[in-house]
Formats: sequence, C-alpha cells, structure tokens
Amino acid sequence: MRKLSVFGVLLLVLATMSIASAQSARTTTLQMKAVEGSKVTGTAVLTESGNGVMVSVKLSGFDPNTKHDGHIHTGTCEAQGGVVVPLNAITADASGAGSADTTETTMTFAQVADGKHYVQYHASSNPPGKQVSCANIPAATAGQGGGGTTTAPAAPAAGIGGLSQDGGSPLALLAGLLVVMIGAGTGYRLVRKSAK
Ligand SMILES: [Cu+2]
Repeated sequence: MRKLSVFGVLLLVLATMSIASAQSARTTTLQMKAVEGSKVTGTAVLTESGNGVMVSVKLSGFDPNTKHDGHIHTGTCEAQGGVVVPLNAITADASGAGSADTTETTMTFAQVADGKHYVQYHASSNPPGKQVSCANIPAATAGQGGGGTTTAPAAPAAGIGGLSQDGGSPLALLAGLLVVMIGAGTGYRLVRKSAK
C-alpha cells in the first residue's frame, strides 16, 4: 500500500507538471484592423518564447506582389509612438496575402504585452510609408496570456509550426498514462502479494 501512494504522488506531480508546461508559454492573438482606407486585415499572434517573444503576422488585402515593413511601436493605434521592434517584412503574393514570423529577443512577452504597445504594418518597404494595418497589444494578465488559441492561427501556414507548438502536451499526457499503467500494475501485484 505504501508503494501505491508513492505512485499516486508521482502521478500528481506529473499531472501538475504537464499543466504548468501548457500554461508557461503565454500567447495572445490580435485582430489586425485596416487603417487609413486600406483593406489590409489579418491576425498577429504573440507567443512567449524563452525570454523573448515570437510575433507571427498574417495579412491579406495588399496589392498583389508588394512588400511591407512592420514594427512594434510604443503607444496605441489611436495614440501612436515610435518604433521599438522592427518586424520582418511581409511580401504579398499574387492574391495580396502574406505572412511573416519574427523572433524578438530584446523584449520579453511581459514588456511587449503591457498595454502600451501595438503591431503595425505599412504600405511599402524601405521606406515603410503610411500605415495600412494596426492592432493594439492588450496587457497580459499576471501568469496567463490571451488564452489557448496559440496553435489555431499558426496551423495553415506550415505543418512544422503546428507540430512544434503542439508537441509538448501530448507527450506529457503519454508519459502520465505510462506512469498510471506502471503504477496500476505494481499496485495489482502488491495487492496480490499481500492477499497471500
Ligand atoms: Cu510602423
């Protein structure tokens, strides 16, 4: 019986660990709005990545085959400030759609998601020209990000992105299941032994 409870504790620890790892990467999904008469809309997904933040932007409504600079600025779309983080340029395809991922390492997720920054893409590249799409980054609540929508927006881009982001949880679940099975097996043997 003593061994059984050890397995029980182990199981609890494992379950807690898998929940913690699922919550550790904070994320928030922004709706990029068309501004200044443009038709450029889409999403910007910010995901905590170590001490940095990964910014994945998907936009459509550009003129076909055009290139567009993007930035994280201080302020809000309504009260705009300077550039603090240059984002990788988006090159629109023949349909006017495109995406760009930027791994930002000079600012943490908490610093970017403090309610005083926004994501913006522009009409052209080098120079960027006027803004065409904008989204405010909401302040992240302590300990948690925007919710569990990390994988959904990234999925259509490429299988790799979806896989790497999904990878953690099912593995932890599998490990948990294994511990349950081993624990149950040992418990069964223990019960049989003590019954003799
Ligand atoms: Cu800008």
